Amino acid sequence: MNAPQRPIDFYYWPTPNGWKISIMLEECELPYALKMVDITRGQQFEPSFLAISPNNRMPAIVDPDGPDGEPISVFESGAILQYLAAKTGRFGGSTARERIAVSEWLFWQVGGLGPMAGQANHFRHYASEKIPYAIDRYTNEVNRLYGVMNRRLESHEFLAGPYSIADMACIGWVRGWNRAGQEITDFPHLHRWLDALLARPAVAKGIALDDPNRRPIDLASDEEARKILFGQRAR
Ligand SMILES: N[C@@H](CCC(=O)N[C@@H](CS)C(=O)NCC(=O)O)C(=O)O
Repeated sequence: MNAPQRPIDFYYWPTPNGWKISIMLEECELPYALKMVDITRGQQFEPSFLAISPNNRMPAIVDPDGPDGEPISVFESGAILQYLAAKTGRFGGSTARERIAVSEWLFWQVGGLGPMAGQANHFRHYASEKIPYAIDRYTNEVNRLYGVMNRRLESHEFLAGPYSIADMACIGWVRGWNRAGQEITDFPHLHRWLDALLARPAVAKGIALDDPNRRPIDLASDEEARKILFGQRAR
């Protein structure tokens, strides 16, 4: 009989980057211990967290059963998704071609969709000064990227063919289309994909993951959080 799996420590805050991992953990039904990292109060700078995530960003994981049987920590959402796909043999593609398609769309998300949608949100909702050039630049870029996904999804059910970690990586950034200044009905194939993903129980559960006692904050007006999150420089 196999030994029961020991829970993975999951360092998390409810944002599109955190949801990538909560969705994958739920899809794979992997046991995990939730470790909230309150990035609005600076917990991402605590030395114990920096030891596993030197970029002071969540998500991160510590798996007590790494590839060699020893504990391993992993930071960067794309690396965590690849790690969990390799560990479980799920959602990473089942042929060499599929695995290449998964990594293409996964890297496309971490290098493009995520950062561009993040900047669009920042300049549209959080920048104290409304700068039309920055708002237009990032809103247009998200629009272009949604168009790329829409074209791909016209001929593919999911980004890499079968449902994969690449889709999990993108969902948080498409679900927030309104805040990124987009109209989802302009992208019918993307719209179909979004509805299909949101209908998956693991996706719904992953996105809903939170500490029930967490007090909601409004980043547009919470001065303490703004000081911590915006204008960071080398330490
Ligand atoms: N490239 C990183 C980005 C992660 C990221 O930006 N996380 C944000 C929340 S969405 C964070 O932890 N921010 C803390 C901070 O800005 O200090 C990844 O994909 O894991």
